[in-house]
Amino acid sequence: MTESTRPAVIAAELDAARREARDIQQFAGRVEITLADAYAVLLEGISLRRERGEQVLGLKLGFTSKEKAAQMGVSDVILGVLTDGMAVSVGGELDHGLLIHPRVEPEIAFRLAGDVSSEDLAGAEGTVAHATHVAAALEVIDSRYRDFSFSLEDVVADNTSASYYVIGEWHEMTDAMRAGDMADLAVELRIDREVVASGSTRAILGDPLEALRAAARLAGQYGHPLEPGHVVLAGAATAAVPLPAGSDVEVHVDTLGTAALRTTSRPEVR
Ligand code: OOG
Ligand code: MG
Repeated sequence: MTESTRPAVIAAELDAARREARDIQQFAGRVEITLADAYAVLLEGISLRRERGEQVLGLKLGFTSKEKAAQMGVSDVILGVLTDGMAVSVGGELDHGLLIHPRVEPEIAFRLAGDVSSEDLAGAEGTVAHATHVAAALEVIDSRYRDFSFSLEDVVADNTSASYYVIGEWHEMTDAMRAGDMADLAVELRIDREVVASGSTRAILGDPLEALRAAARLAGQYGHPLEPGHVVLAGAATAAVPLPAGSDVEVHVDTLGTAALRTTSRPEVR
């Protein structure tokens, strides 16, 4: 790759855009990057966040639902990285001014056992066997690209639009859940108490457990392995919905309960 396509250079441009809450031009058409290059950019971006003291807490999947993939015009499942700097506490407030053009998605989160070795988590079945908890979750995505439009390589380089997330109350995984009991739970996304999207966990690769398997597979492939104690966001169950300032957002998943956050209102113009 030439100088301008070095992963570190692209990662720095995306990182600055995120920190300054401004959009940038897509890389597709500007520089040539492969999907493998894009994952290298993603990991460079995470290194920048770690240098500032952030800790990696887990991984997220993107485009595990057909509706989401169709909304964005892409088809492959992709993997992003979650840090503690992205975590919002339950019912917590998110500063809307930090965001460019945020959208919110209803999701399912898994948590992996903390008291196992990395080898125990190897492979898709190791990961599923050691997923101990599950919860309803919200993901706030915020593409750093103009008009929220991108190629698959662009969006991977941009850490799959990861921005913030909130996870509701953890529930212990049961054998029944591992046998398919999680495959058709009703999901509702509400903004200011109004239902803005609804669907089923079936939209997530047929069963959110399949997202865990996909995370294990992609993590092995792209050099960011799952670790004990990690969380995994399984991907949106519906299309994403614009996230307004000054709003109350809540996801409700049948039997798993809720997760919620608030956004700050737009500052008054004086
Ligand atoms: C990419 C992220 C997709 C999901 O849950 O499918 C994603 C995007 O749509 O900007 O997080
Ligand atoms: Mg998502």
